[in-house]
Amino acid sequence: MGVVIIDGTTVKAFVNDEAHFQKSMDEAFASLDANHDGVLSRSELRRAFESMRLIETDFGVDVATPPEELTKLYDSIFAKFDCDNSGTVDQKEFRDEIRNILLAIAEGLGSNPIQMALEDGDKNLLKQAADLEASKIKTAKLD
Ligand SMILES: [Ca+2]
Repeated sequence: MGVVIIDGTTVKAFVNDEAHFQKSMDEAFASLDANHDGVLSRSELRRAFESMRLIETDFGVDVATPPEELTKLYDSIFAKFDCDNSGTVDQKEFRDEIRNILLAIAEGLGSNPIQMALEDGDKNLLKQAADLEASKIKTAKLD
């Protein structure tokens, strides 16, 4: 368990680092595509959100949200991802919508940093954003 401090700038830097972001999204996509058919189904996407912990108390969803409400929420999320209404989410749809979500989070955070508690080995995207910033700070100090 560790704690990272994240603000809007951290998140934006992560999203705007195109090569790094794409690689990170492709890896996330591959690990979420449980049956390896190259697209994410409704349940695969839901698992994605549960594992990435994007939807949690930090972002205004009460942990005590009733299951049927959660299902509705995940349905609406799926619809957002599935731009062409094909019933599945492909790699590009996934990446584009995650980018939108992260930018919305960045907007919401502004310059007010939040603290996030994270499990070890967590694949949380916001942690990846923080790691990226940390590595850049380290590099800058070496110069
Ligand atoms: Ca799949």
